[in-house]
Amino acid sequence: MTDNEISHDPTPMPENARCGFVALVGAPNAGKSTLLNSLVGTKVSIVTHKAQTTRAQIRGVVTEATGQVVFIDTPGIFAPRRRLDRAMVDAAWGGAGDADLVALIVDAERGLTPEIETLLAGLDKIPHEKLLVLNKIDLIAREKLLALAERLNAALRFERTFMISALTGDGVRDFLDFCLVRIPLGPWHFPEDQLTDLTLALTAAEVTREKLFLRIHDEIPYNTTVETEKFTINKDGSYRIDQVIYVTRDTHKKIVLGAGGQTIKAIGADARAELMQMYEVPVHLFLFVKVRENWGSDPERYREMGLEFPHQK
Ligand SMILES: Nc1nc2c(ncn2[C@@H]2O[C@H](COP(=O)(O)OP(=O)(O)OP(=O)(O)O)[C@@H](O)[C@H]2O)c(=O)[nH]1
Ligand SMILES: [Mg+2]
Repeated sequence: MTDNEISHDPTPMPENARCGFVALVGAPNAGKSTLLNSLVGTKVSIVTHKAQTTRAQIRGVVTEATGQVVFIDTPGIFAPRRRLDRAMVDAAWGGAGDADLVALIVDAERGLTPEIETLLAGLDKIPHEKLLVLNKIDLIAREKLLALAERLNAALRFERTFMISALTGDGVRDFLDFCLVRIPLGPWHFPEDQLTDLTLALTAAEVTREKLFLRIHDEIPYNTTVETEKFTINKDGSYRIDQVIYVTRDTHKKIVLGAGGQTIKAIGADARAELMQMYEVPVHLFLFVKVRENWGSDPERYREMGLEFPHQK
């Protein structure tokens, strides 16, 4: 373990415990999920170099001697075009609305973009205490960072500014410590050893979606969804996981399968390896690709992802 890695020794709830929700919001690709994983100390939320990876709220729990912080990772906020986009953006603002504190995560290398300006205007409308987290400081010079912090603080009132690298862990501890003292008094929401509220089935679907995002390019990943249809714990302790990858067109199906099925095989092998490492049991993973042209307007698909179905397209 390096100096920057966070480890947690769960302890039972003390008297005067604190417990609260901190939403991580920001533009797509800002590093929100990387930060969530760094805070929790293990992978809870999927991460890729592509924008719009996270689709629903993902909660990660940090329990320390004095308090429990439930961090809410959210989809990146952008101008929605499709129904799925709208559901994702609604989930992000919903996460902010439900939280005790809202942290705006900004990719410091990209700086104050029009997307961030829209976000600032949205945040101005909610009454929550806000924190500014400048991320990816491993990529930029200090002077640029200070100038960006100044501009953002002039645009909106932030309680505190943090400068971090979610990737290296630099500054993450300070951010966590601040959250631990700022959340309200109250009993813990989760048992002290629980790290997320995601089910095994949803986690497994997310892992496969991550591998798909890493291997399939252009618009195809944005037109796919992954669902766990069956999750069986076998007598010998191994897991059998049956999943469906929904695509919208036959041409997409061909690409996801690849010549002789080699792409789907590789996605499956990547996902299986990670699931085995996560669960520490043998995993038998079966992937099926189905063409469903209109899955993007099927409420059931949204429910499976943990999203509300927006009636407006
Ligand atoms: N260099 C550097 N890269 C980072 C840092 N944090 C995240 N990244 C990278 O930025 C990319 C996006 O990270 P994510 O954590 O998926 O970003 P996100 O904000 O959750 O993105 P969406 O879910 O799409 O909204 C990945 O390639 C990360 O490895 C950081 O501190 N430094
Ligand atoms: Mg994410």
